[in-house]
Amino acid sequence: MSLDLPLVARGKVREIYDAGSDRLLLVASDRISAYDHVLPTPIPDKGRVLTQLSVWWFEQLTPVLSSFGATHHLVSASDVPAEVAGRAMLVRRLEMLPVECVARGYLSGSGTVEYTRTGSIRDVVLPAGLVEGSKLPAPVFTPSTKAEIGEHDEAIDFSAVVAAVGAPRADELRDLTLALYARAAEIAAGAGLVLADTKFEFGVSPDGGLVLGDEVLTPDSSRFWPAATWSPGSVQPSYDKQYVRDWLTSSGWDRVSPPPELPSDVVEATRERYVTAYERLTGERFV
Ligand code: Q0Z
Repeated sequence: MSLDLPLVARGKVREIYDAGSDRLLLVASDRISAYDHVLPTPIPDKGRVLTQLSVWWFEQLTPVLSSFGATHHLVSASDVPAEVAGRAMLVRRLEMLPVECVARGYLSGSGTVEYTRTGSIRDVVLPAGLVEGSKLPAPVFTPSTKAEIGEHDEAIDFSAVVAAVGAPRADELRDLTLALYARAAEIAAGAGLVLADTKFEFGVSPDGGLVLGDEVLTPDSSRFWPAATWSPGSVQPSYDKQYVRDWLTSSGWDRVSPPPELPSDVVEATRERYVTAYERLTGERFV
């Protein structure tokens, strides 16, 4: 793909371009990652579904942002180059804060590891007996630092957030992250999905205002589980990537070598999951 704009940054499955006068273009591809690898087989429409979901979530979350005197970075999802129509967002260029703002409502992944070792998640002491997939007594703010490409984010405690951005801003990030999670989890529940956890990235606008940036509440930045089969005690199937993970596991791939191409039935089932998530959440047909 040859967008005639300067490339600013490239992630595993998306890119950012300089779109002039304090604007960036965030472009989502159809690439999919699993077990820390980008797979050689794209999922048709994934970039458009994730972009349109993110746009929809920005709209849903605007009242929560407004109640904190904050905004989001989306300028337009329609005024974008034709080559990336539907899968790009024109956004305000921000000064990004160096903290990944994660909220967890359920125990999973690195949260389970931390709880099993310490009985706590960060500074929150939790009851005994929780297991992978358990609902937490209350959602917890679990910030991390942004890792270099290829590294994993590193957990930090609240005092490290204070050191990075100052106490008033740290309080604001925690409170807003938890308020956004609570509203999003409520909306997800209405669509038959458990929002186990999610990651937000915030920036500051030239006037000093807090701005929600990046992509929000996509399956790539969040763990969504089907509510119908939620059952704590084992790793929950991922709403979107489970066919891919199951097939890769059964393929005999060693998770180190370049990953194999996906068969078309796995591609089609995965595409269907993304489209269904969009349709269940938004109540609109995906076109
Ligand atoms: C987001 C990222 C991606 C790789 C920088 N509004 C903004 N202003 C300034 N910077 C960013 C944003 Cl969203 C920004 N990222 C994350 C996105 C590819 C990394 F598409 N990095």
